[in-house]
Amino acid sequence: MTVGQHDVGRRRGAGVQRFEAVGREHGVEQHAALREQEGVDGLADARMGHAPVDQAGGDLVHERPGAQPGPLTNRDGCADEARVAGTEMSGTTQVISALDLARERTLALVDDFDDTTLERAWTPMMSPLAWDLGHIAAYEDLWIAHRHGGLPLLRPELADLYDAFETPRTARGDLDFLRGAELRTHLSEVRGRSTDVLEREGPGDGTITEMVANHELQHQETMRQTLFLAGLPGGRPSAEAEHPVDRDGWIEVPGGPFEMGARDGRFAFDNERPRHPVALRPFRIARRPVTNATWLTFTEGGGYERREWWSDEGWAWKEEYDITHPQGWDGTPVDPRLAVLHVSWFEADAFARSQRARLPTEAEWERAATSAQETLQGTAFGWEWTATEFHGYPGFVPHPYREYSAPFFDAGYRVLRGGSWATHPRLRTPTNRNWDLPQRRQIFSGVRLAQDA
Ligand code: AVJ
Ligand code: FE
Repeated sequence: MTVGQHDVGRRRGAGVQRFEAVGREHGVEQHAALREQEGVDGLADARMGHAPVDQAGGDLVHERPGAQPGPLTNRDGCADEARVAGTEMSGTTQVISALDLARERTLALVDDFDDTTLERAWTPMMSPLAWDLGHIAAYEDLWIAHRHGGLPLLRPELADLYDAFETPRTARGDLDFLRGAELRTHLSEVRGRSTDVLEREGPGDGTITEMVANHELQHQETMRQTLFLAGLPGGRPSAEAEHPVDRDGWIEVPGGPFEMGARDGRFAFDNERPRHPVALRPFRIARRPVTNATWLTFTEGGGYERREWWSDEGWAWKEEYDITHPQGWDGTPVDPRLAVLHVSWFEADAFARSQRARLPTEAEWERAATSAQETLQGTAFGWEWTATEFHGYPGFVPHPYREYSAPFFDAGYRVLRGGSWATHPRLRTPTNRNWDLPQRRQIFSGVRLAQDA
């Protein structure tokens, strides 16, 4: 097996078996791991004691893109985009410079850490940071040099080790992954080969190079989740990350048909297509996400004790792991004005019920985010849980990297929309779909309420 090359069909199964078999690419293998490692999610705070992050000094959120405030933009509406995305990314030079920009940002993220910090398995939930770095290189080498350029892999013996499906996260701490100077050399050697291939062959239709650039950007957010769980600098948003939201209340959205999904003509992930019509009933959606202040009133008002607000599954999860507040509230002061982060789908769902509201469906969310009516506020700080289970749109066609989406369809994952302070703006679009299991809280996830009109 090589990185990202798997037979999707063969991994289908049922129940726990399904999780272990289906999803060894990120996110999924961590869930299998958690079934073995009971309570990691719920106990992570206690176990790791979350050292407060020194925002002023050690915070790594210094690069503007990740922390940049602003509403959602279409891929062609963002200045940073123009250099890198979609059809604009057709020229060889632009592609190479997009890859190099992504790399600068990756290296900045780990700049202040010594090898011990990079190589440590901080939590069974996540890979050692050094593994993510090697995996970024392995994925790039597979897709650009090998698949696109027809070259043999640079280090074929490393392929399994960096294959997320082959090697579950719990096992990664013990692996002989690349370390120190060798790791850095490998990253730049792979990049050198990619550059040669692209200069020789051009980027083709741009899909593979977009996949590779976006993959690296996505792993930056994954690595920030590790930093969050480990209590390391860079795991929490800097003070500037959240832009002010000025108004509370609801936006009324009329019912009717709407076209959901990414238009053709520029890069989108496979799961954003095909664009298709959806009929919606009238609904209202909150102008802004739920704040820590509001969440505190939920907590203090017995939010985690009122059985009637919780789903059966959510209650069972909460009881088992003794969940009494969002992850990361221990030992770190929480700014009441900021949007709540690190709540699970189960908590989001219970909270909504306590407010006589519900989570928006992802169609409602996209409709509201793309409507000319009024801009949703605060979409660049936390991912927003939706009511919808991750599934393929009618007529779904996988990308060359077949394991990106399909293994996760109809497998209990919930869709999150928007993006977080740790998400690169090019991934923060109105049609982008993120997903995670309903009990997950390491993700930078919050809540926006909706109601039937
Ligand atoms: C889209 C964020 C759910 O991390 O599981 C990275 C992105 N896929 N490497 C994940 C991804 C393969 C994916 N998410
Ligand atoms: Fe990956």
